[in-house]
Amino acid sequence: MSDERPEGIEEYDAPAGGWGALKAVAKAIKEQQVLAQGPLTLLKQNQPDGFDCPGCAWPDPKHTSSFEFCENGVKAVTWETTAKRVPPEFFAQHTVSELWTWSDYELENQGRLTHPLIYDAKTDRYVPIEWDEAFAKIAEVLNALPDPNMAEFYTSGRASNEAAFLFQLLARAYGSGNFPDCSNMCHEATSVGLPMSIGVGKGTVTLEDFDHCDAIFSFGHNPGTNHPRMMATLWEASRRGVPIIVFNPLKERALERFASPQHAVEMATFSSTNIASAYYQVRPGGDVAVFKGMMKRVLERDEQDKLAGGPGVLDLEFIAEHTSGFDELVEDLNGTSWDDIIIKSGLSRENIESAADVYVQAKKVIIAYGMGLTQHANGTANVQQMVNFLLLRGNMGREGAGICPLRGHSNVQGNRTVGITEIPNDAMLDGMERAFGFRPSGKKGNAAIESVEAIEAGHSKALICLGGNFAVAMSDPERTFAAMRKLELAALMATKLNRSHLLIAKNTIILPVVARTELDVQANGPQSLTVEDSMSMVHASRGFLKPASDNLLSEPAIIAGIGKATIGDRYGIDWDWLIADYDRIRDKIEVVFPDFFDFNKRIREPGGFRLDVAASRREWRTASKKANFLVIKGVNEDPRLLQPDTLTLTTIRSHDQYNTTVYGLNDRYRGVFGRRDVVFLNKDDLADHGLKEGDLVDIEAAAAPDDSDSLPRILPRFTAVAYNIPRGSAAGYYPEMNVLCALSHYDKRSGTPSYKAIPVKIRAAAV
Ligand SMILES: Nc1nc2c(c(=O)[nH]1)N[C@H]1C(S)=C(S)[C@@H](COP(=O)(O)OP(=O)(O)OC[C@H]3O[C@@H](n4cnc5c(=O)[nH]c(N)nc54)[C@H](O)[C@@H]3O)O[C@H]1N2
Ligand SMILES: Nc1nc2c(c(=O)[nH]1)N[C@H]1C(S)=C(S)[C@@H](COP(=O)(O)OP(=O)(O)OC[C@H]3O[C@@H](n4cnc5c(=O)[nH]c(N)nc54)[C@H](O)[C@@H]3O)O[C@H]1N2
Ligand SMILES: [Mo]
Repeated sequence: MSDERPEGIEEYDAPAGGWGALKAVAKAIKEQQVLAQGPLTLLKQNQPDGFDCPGCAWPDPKHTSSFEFCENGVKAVTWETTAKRVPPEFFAQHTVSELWTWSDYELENQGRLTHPLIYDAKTDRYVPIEWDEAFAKIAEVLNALPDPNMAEFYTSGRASNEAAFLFQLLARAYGSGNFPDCSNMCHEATSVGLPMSIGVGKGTVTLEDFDHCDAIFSFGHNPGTNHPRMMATLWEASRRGVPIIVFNPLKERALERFASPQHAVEMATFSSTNIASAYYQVRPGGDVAVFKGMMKRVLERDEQDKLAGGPGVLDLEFIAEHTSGFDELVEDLNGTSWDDIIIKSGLSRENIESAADVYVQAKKVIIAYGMGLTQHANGTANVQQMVNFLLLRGNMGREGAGICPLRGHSNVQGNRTVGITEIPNDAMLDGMERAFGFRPSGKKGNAAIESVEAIEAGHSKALICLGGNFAVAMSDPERTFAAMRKLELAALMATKLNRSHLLIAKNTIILPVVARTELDVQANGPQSLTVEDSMSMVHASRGFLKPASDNLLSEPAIIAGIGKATIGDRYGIDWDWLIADYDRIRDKIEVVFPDFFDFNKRIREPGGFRLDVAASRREWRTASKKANFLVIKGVNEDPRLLQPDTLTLTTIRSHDQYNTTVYGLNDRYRGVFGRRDVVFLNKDDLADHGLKEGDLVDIEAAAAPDDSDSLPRILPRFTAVAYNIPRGSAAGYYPEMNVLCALSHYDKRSGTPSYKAIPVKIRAAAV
């Protein structure tokens, strides 16, 4: 590495959290000009009578705690409560073609949308439209489609249970079963993989389980940035002496050491707490190999223990009573070679064995994981191998043990629970019939990738979005953007302007919404919403700020407006009545989904309630009625990744972003300031390519053997940064890197795009 680092790149030695976090908070508040309302707003975050933090889905201790500090929660809230506005005058000044040249950061940083807008082709501008006219236009296009399955209904996981439930009612009553949603790009591998393994697509642990566990394994997540309130849990566990074993290609600072802003002594003395007891830099995509290696070691330890006269280290009673498929697993592990495991994982046998030894020593183990495991062509296999590993010692369905998928958006889990699914089951269809007197179609609809393909092929013509930035979040903007421009209707509910709004369809309408921090008043008075966190806790959320503009409607009100205009009172649905009081929506949710019994009563209790997770009680709702050991052959995800000149690129979030929302251009813990146009590379890989840090490189996606997509996919002129990352891998920011991920590169079982293992080649940039 040269002494001179590229502009904006430096070492960051401080622990995560601490004073750096407090400074960043002050900056966020100042930049969004929220000082007047700000401090008050922040104090209501995750309070019993306040709103649910839109930042992440990590639970809050009973939602009754005093103000819990979280830098990125503050950023999420200040971004929403900003004093900046994008009124119609803004659009009078800027054409859509001009806005297209702005960065994602610039687009959203203009502030909150204030009026419903429709695109005017003559002037290439957005112009204001009345709500009723907007609803009428949407209804006109939808009702003119020859088949309701030509409409796609996208949900981003920030929507409340009430909005999401109404949205699926709208789609199903209209006749469409297409529900692309952000979860398809996120934890779908969990939602598909876990039910096959343990009969439920959700995590099995509660927050209290972390108080009882005696080892934590962390795979592929970056809580210091993305689930900051989890840091309090890890911090406490570490101080209790619980080993925390991390597998992550990048040395994420918060997983190394963290200074708790709540801890006066740590703050005053500039000290910190070590989080990981062992940190293994697995190669992206190497996790199946790691799990298989660790399981081989557990079997070996079992034999050793028995030879020494001990009882062995497997939980044989649990395996016999509760599981199926153990013999097949053993056979597969015996057939998997250490050589393959070592090559694919990039780790030594000793490393993997010592991690497994910690596992064997611990009586109660939790595995927490995020996108590093799910966003792979073998994402479902990753999830299922993880379950196999836990089942070997009965670490499922008992206190202090289990699986903890870290959900993404603050209510993405709830959205799925209340019916956002393209694969409705009979129980749900029966429920809809009970609640609304009609039986929706049970035909499988489109998930995210399928919906882009359908739009591209001209089979789907309308896209209604409940939040999000679908086109930018999706892989392969070249294909995805082109598809969106072929739509007849794009109707987009949003708080802020983003690039998806600039992909102009024949009719393009922006519907600005009341946000979660704001007061939502309907005919019967102020309303509360509900959300479900990563641990299946459902609780109420109530905003209290004055909405960003008088012309906003709540999401349920907009959905009802579209419903009324499109479907009218078909099936006797009284849309106005439903939204006059959200208790009525909740009563309907309860009729469709009996797990929500006494919904309106239980939601008024402090902290809300937990939805039943059968696997937490060792009840396995699988076909075999057992927890299943599931086998996949081998350890290689993609043969392209083993080619000598090919690097495995993983895409990650910076510390200053929320998905496609870029709050700022710093990524403090990784030592990046004021820019995002970088690619992290191992210094030896750089040298092998005849490159050095600071060089401009072109990144090109490697051709796929079975890939019919058009090529090339090139991201030009990114700055190479020498980084502590395994040989043969690379990392860069999402969504800039999405142009490298082919639409056809995804997990064939769950449909999750392979954002975390994209085969690429790098070379000096063409001049
Ligand atoms: N502030 C903030 N909070 C957020 C979000 C945000 O963007 N900003 N997004 C929300 C959403 S929707 C989600 S889904 C979550 C995302 O939360 P995370 O899952 O933490 O998000 P990523 O940045 O994708 O981080 C993935 C981590 O996996 C590691 N990794 C990459 N590839 C691999 C691999 O192959 N194996 C392993 N073991 N590790 C790997 C990366 O180095 C990184 O540390 O956070 C939610 N919360
Ligand atoms: N390469 C790569 N791609 C990825 C990922 C990755 O790790 N790597 N991660 C994937 C994941 S995990 C996810 S979840 C998706 C995210 O996909 P999305 O959920 O579609 O994207 P977001 O960036 O969260 O959406 C941001 C927009 O939501 C709108 N918004 C914000 N708050 C509200 C609200 O309260 N109501 C409404 N109606 N709108 C609101 C704003 O207009 C904002 O511009 O991206 C996926 N894409
Ligand atoms: Mo996500």
